[in-house]
Amino acid sequence: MEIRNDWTTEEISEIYHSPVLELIYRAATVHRKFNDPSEVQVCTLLSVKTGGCPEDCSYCPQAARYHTDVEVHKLLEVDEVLDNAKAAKESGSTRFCMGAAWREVRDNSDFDKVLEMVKGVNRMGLEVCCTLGMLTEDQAKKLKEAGLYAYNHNLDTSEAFYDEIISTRTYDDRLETLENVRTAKISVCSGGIIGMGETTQDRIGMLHTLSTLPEHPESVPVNALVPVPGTPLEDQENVSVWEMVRMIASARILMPKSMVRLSAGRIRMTTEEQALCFLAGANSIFAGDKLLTTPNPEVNQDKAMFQVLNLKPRESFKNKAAVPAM
Ligand code: SAM
Ligand code: DTB
Ligand code: SF4
Repeated sequence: MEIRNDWTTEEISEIYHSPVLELIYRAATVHRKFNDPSEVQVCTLLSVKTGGCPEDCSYCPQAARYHTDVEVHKLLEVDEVLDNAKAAKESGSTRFCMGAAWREVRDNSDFDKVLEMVKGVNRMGLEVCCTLGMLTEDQAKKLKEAGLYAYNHNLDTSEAFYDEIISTRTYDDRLETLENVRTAKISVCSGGIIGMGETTQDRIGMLHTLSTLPEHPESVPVNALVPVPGTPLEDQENVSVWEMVRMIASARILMPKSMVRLSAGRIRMTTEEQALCFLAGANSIFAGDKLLTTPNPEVNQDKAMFQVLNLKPRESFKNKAAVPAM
């Protein structure tokens, strides 16, 4: 079994549409070959700048143009963020991801503050991740120098469906940021959302783009849409767990070494349903009762799930990427 970057859409379609139990079995086999299936990484998210975003992502409660219950909040202070990171570490997280409702990073005092946050979180021995919108190569370099370990920037869906979901930026903009992150030698985190009204062909298209990048993203989040009142996608029907399982299993088979993250949508899933996702190759979750702005299962509930399923939290910095200087 080798790592491939030349998957064809036909091959991916065949994998995605195979009988679901066969698909899970194959993904579980790949997972065991490349990873320790008893380990699941626990990550914590913090929204460091909330709401008021100029973009029009149809799924997002933080876009200024939609009327949601999200309260706008300017960038948090460095100390407050570091207190949160400390608490996340104490509760067992090994990765701390800071999200900002920005279209792109600007070279201003807010960016300087984020660089301080990155330095502080890195010093605690956590994998530091940020998701701040578009980045230039120079900004990516500055983040790397501050100790950033990973950058999250999702493709969200296929290139073909992208325009239906977002009009204020292009798929190519997204790919360019991913390239800038890669060039700066920061670990890449990129995945998408299902349940936005896309076809299975769109899901396959997104998996194709991700799995044929020159290097696979080290981390691939699979989100189920959390429909938020006030957003254009508020009335979307929930996806079935089998669709999450298909997506996770396909990602696992295509990108054997990547961390596949069972991200948004866990709040609606039972332990049994999440167990299927872990069997299919998911090996990371976001813990804490809030994602960025929407609810997530309670920490104690997750701890109980880990016990029942005999899962253990994965240590930080296990991937080959260099550990940043502290
Ligand atoms: N503003 C930056 C950006 O868009 O890249 C970073 C923050 S943004 C909230 C990070 C990701 O959260 C989005 O790319 C999207 O995949 C996910 N997301 C946002 N709203 C969501 C929702 N309602 N359901 C599921 N995922 C969502
Ligand atoms: C990702 O793919 N999922 C996380 C993280 N990356 C930043 C965010 C999910 C956000 C869900 C909506 C919210 O809580 O605002
Ligand atoms: Fe803004 Fe990011 Fe939300 Fe899009 S997903 S509206 S860019 S915060």
